[in-house]
Amino acid sequence: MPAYNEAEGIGDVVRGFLAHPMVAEVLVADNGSTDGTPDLAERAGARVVHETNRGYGFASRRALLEAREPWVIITESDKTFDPQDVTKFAAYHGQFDVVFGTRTSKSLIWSGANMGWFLRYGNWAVAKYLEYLHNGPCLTDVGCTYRMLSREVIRDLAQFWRVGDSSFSPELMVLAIRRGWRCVEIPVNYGSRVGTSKITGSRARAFKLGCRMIWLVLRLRFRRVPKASAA
Ligand SMILES: Nc1nc2c(ncn2[C@@H]2O[C@H](COP(=O)(O)OP(=O)(O)OP(=O)(O)O)[C@@H](O)[C@H]2O)c(=O)[nH]1
Ligand SMILES: [Mg+2]
Repeated sequence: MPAYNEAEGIGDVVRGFLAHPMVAEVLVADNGSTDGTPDLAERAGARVVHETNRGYGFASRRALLEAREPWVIITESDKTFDPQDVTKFAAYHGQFDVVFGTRTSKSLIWSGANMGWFLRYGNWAVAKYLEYLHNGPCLTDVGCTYRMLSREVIRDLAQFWRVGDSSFSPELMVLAIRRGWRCVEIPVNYGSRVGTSKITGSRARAFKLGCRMIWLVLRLRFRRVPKASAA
């Protein structure tokens, strides 16, 4: 998981994921935190790596590339996601190469979660746009950062990664689809955050990010991304 100044939640998140019987290792890619996040993560049992390029994308890319297990789950360090959902992701292992989470299933949006109508319909609309432009599977969320990928897929997609900011989330979706990997989306629980929001906490910031994502998804439509031979 990427982490930037998440001291409030990181310890619980690391312990929560390590307690899941299917999790072998928790890796935290610290992104220059100044609040003691890496020490807290290490004390909770995580392996910590330091990414100096600031941005959700750079931190996530580093986390994915450093993972050593054959199946890798990427998540957030702010307590919004439920470690128990690892079981749901794992159920698709073998049938799909990439499993995206979606936070837009109403009954799994818990009280206090930052998923009001604006973010919910916004994510849904951009996801549909991505789905149709890139001929993807049914998609309902472009900003859900709880996902499972095989290490083979990570190695394959890494050669195409260009984005270092928060638009990395849809970039990864488009690349996985266009390389021909078997992708599916499943509903995940989404709860309230602890600590300070870095991205979608304000509606104006969320709107700007949405516009950047729309532009990126369109640009990627014109980029040559051949199917992977192993896919
Ligand atoms: N924005 C941002 N997030 C980073 C960075 N490096 C690591 N992260 C982590 O990436 C995750 C996403 O950031 P969040 O602030 O949770 O953004 P969000 O999930 O869109 O919004 P909320 O959870 O609703 O606040 C968090 O776990 C951050 O700690 C960075 O440079 N920028
Ligand atoms: Mg978050």
